Amino acid sequence: MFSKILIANRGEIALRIIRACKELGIQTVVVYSTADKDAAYLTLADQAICIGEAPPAESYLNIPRIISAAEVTDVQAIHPGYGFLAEKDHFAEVCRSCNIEFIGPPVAAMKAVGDKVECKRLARRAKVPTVPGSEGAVDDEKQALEIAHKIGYPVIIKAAAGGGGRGMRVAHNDVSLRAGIKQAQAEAENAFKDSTVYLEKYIEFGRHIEVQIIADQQGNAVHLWERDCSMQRRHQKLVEESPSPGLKPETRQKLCESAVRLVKAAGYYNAGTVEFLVDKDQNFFLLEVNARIQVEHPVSEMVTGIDLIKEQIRVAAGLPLSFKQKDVQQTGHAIECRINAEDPARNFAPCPGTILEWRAPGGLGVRLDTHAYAGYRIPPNYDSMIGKLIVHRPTREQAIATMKRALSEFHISPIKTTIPIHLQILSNERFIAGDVDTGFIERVMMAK
Ligand code: MV4
Repeated sequence: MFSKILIANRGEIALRIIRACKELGIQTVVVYSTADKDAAYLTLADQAICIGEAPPAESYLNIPRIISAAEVTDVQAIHPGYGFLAEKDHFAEVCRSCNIEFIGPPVAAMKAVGDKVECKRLARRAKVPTVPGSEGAVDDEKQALEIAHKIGYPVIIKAAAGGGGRGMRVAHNDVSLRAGIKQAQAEAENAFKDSTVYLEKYIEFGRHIEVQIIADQQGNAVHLWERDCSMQRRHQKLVEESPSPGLKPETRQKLCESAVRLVKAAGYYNAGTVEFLVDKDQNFFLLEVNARIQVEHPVSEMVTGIDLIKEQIRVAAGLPLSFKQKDVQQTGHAIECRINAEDPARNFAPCPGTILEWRAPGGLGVRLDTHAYAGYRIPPNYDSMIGKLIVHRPTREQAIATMKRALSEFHISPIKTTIPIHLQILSNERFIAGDVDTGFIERVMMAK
């Protein structure tokens, strides 16, 4: 096992990783930017090293500075958290070439799943259902029109190097497809330095269901069941839950087994998420693979009792997973609400500044993952998430009641947060009925 790890991230996930390391008896080095210099979580690490100014390129995305910090502190591994460098295969390659283990997947697997066209190819080989569309890249208009006529409108144009909803556009007819292909290619070239795009049938009113997986270097790959992440706004998730309401047991089983087949086919190890779109008839289709630990991982931890960060560290050190698939039970119901420093009344504009009052909820079944507190200053330079409120109760109904109670206890001032919108979502009759899809927030909540 490692004796010292560097954490190349900030905020709640940096704190989450520090906590896991403490329980494993591993020393921690946390890096920080000048914008984070006063954050209290830094004092919980064994060492904290300033790596630069507030802009991410100067600090949390600056590979030479992070590697230097790792070398001077003599760590054996780097945990990238999520965002920043977590899915940059180049960073993983640099770490390992410096003889520092990257706590994440092998580079080849990151590359394979990071290219959506290649990932779909892998999926077809592993008999994982994919959305009908172009089998590979679409190069020109003529080819795009042929495919669209075969699969039927509406179609969605996606960038091979995209992900998380970036670089997508929907076309409803030949005219918008012709224009869309050109624009999508230009946008993809600009954003990702790769103009490759592909086509899929556009599936309306799907649920976004993702499967948590983890694999070790001995070839054991397991799933930790699914999370329903349909409650999103502009590709920003607001609420995540497990189990997904309205997934039939046989669909759930097939979905989770498909995810495991895919990661095995990719030669993947460490933690990852396989995203699917599930239509109203319970057909499911692979969307993409996220080669990192995700924000919403606690939902899976609560229903399975497995500490995903500890398992990530174990498998990165070359140890086998500490459990087998048959040991992974999905018990009770977990819900997570992301608490963002945003003003719902001002179109979710970020709300940086100092938190003066902070009264956090607690009680049976309540978990709060946050680095914030009264007196904490939210820097304007990073994303607006200041914490995650997670509940775990025997049933979905009880989980909703506990979440509403916990949210109503949560007092943060004068910073505006997403707490009011969460209370509104949890009181919505369609949410309560489990009748959710990826258009829910925009259609149902924003209309009000
Ligand atoms: C789709 C889709 C409909 N049909 N693909 C958005 C994120 C990226 N992972 C893929 N996404 C979508 N792909 C087909 N063929 C709809 C979405 C989508 C979506 C997916 C999950 C959660 C929220 C979403 C919001 C808008 C669109």
